[in-house]
Amino acid sequence: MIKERILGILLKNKETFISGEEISHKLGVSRTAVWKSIGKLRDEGFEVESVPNKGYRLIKPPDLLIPAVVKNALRTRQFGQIIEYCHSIDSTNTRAKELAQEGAANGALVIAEEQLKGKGRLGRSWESPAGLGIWMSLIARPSFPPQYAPRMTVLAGLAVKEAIHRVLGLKAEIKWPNDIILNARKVCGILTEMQADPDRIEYVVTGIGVNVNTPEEVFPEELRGSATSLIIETGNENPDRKIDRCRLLAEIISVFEELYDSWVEGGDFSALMQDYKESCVTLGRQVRVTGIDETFLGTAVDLTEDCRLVVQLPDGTRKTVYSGDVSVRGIAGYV
Ligand code: BTX
Repeated sequence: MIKERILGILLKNKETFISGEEISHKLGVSRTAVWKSIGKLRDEGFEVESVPNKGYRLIKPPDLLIPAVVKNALRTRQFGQIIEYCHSIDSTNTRAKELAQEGAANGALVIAEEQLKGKGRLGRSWESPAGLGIWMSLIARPSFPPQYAPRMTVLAGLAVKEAIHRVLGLKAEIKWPNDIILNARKVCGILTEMQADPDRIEYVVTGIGVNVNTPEEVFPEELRGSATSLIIETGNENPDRKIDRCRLLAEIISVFEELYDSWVEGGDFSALMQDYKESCVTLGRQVRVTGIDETFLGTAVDLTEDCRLVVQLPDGTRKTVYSGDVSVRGIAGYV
């Protein structure tokens, strides 16, 4: 479509003007067609400046996760190069699994402005209000064996933590296995789901939910003590100075691909695991583990190669926890 191609040109020339004539020449369309498409972009919320004898310049895209804007900020070969964008959806993980079943390529990404039935782990739900967060799911078709699938959660956690640091300068921590924490409250959750045979993964969907511009009062009351957003943590809740969600999203996916490649192509996960352990608030703390048939208290002491948590009980014995619900004393509302 002409409009998307013009948007691509405006995004590439963000600081400088480009004349209608040059755009029409580049795309092989009439100047009237260019002018009409600029009008459509403006109707969609793009602020485009036009100055006689100079041309057009993009001032600001709308506060939406528009694929062309995300792609312009990506530094990836595969992840995020195909994007399905939805305004409202039940769950991006559910949609990504459907697409994967239909044969979607490695790296395809589903993004939504709002989820009506955002999913957490163990049948829990994830609050995903419209236009305030990043709700996305990445499809991967890795060649590593199924027991390594939890490593995708590790990679996603490290990617979110690093992207938050690069874009906002905030130092987040990771609560094993799948939460990103700022000031002891949850700012992001990760849900990894897989379809596999015993020895081969068909696909892995890694769902990432980040509370970005969510004001305190939008969280349901029961979550206010345990949930936070990036805008709250930057101390800037001015509605005119929102965090750029496209930039953060692109950074998360770009770092994710860097880490994924360093492991899958380099073959070594130990350095990444070490980074994860250093960022992990769970280790060294008292934890309460709520499993299917037992609940116990102990101290989290280590993580295994396949990302299980090792918990030491008061009598000195150790238990390895694979999934289940682990509350960490002092984090996300557990006192
Ligand atoms: P979890 O099971 O570890 O956490 C879910 C719990 O977190 C909920 O029971 C609730 O207490 C709390 N919670 C719910 N919503 C929020 C929120 N917005 N911020 C902070 N705390 C919250 C975590 O599961 C995994 C979440 C993954 C979400 C992504 S979004 C894109 C993708 N699609 C999808 O349906 N899920 C993933």
